[in-house]
Amino acid sequence: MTTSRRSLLAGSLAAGLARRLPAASRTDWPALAGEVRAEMAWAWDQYRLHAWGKDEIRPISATVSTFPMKGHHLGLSLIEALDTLWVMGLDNRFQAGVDWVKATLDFDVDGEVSVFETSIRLVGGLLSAHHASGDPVLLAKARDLADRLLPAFATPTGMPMRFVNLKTGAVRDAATNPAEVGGYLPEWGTLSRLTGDPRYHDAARRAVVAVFERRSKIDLLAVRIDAVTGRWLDRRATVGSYADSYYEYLWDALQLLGDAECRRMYDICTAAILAHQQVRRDGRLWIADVDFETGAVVSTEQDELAAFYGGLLAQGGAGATGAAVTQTWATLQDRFGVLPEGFDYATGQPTQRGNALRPELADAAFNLWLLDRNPRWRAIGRGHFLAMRRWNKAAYGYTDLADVTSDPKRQADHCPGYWWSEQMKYYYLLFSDTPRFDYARNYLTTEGNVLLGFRRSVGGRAA
Ligand code: IFL
Repeated sequence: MTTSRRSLLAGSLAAGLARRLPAASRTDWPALAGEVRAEMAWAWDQYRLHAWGKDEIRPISATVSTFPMKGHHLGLSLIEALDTLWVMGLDNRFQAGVDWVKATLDFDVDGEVSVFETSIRLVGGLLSAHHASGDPVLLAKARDLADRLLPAFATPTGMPMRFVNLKTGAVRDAATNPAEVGGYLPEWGTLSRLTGDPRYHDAARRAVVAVFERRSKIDLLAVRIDAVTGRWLDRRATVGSYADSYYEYLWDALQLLGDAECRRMYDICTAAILAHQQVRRDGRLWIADVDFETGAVVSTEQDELAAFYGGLLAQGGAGATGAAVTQTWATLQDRFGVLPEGFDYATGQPTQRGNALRPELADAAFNLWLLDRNPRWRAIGRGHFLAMRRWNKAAYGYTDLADVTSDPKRQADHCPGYWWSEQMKYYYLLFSDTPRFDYARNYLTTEGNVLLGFRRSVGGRAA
């Protein structure tokens, strides 16, 4: 393994931060939760001042960007933030966001969106805000949006096309992937349950099965597939980008909807991944990318998005393996402070030096902690939060990083919508023991939206 002077420096800085932290047992967790809450309130107030109702804030320049529709804002960050504000007891801010949705948000726009991103972020965000407040308008908005996404599922295979026009229903791009095909069931199953209309659940489920039925003889899925012909367009099997949420939602369909057949599909896929994709190197456990028909390793590069996978493995019953995978990613956090987007375990070097303000390791730590309450998961979440506050905080909010290996880490100028929904919520839930959340029975989507587990009858602080 070669280690550059630069990465040694980044490593020693991160290790320095870790050394200064007290042991998990001596950490004042409620106080730390208060610090997370204060950062959320501050960032929201910046958003309100500089980007109100816009999709994303650029927190260095105080400008804005659109996503998921080019050139038209749909209030993405505001919607993604709602249930995080609520669970933190930031009730006045939550209500201001809900009021904006009710007064201003309109999906009748002649523009194209990614079906998957719009569903996990906006449909999911509105459903979780509805779960938090009971407000029927939020449910109606979620349903209106899902109705506009539904035309994408009218393909011969049942796998959705990737893009749809919200006004005309015109669809585009059949070259899709397991995550964007099978990433709907929790949100759309919830929508069917709440509205009594089975179309959402049924379309989402048909798509999940369509991918599963095309698995290879060794039960692996590749990363690209054609939604019209059903033919694979690639051979690489991964648990990272473009596949991650597929596996997550097979398990989640059992957890949230009691779907035993999805559990069977989860078990078959997971057994194949564990049989063919585990690689041990220098005492670490990685889930490698392999050829989906032979199981041969095709790359030693790891995608940061795969850092969520240890939490899922543990949820599905493979606790020790899930813990080992998460510990592996935590060693990279110890070394770099903030994970690089890409890392090669064979060379020991980052392959992509940026970090898009990612939540995956905090997500895994939270899921593991829910299962066994081991303080080491809280400690990983604490390291994630403190490094983020140190390196990603800018004048008007939290930003992604262009280079995690430089000193100081070089900031970019973009706060993705998921930041509001994911890590801020994971940290807070991990540290706070809030009575607003049922730690024994809950469900969070791939985007961190809480669809089960809020306790509305329990009071909280308004701010
Ligand atoms: O949108 C987020 C979500 O967690 C997901 N994939 C990547 C994003 C965060 O990195 O499913």
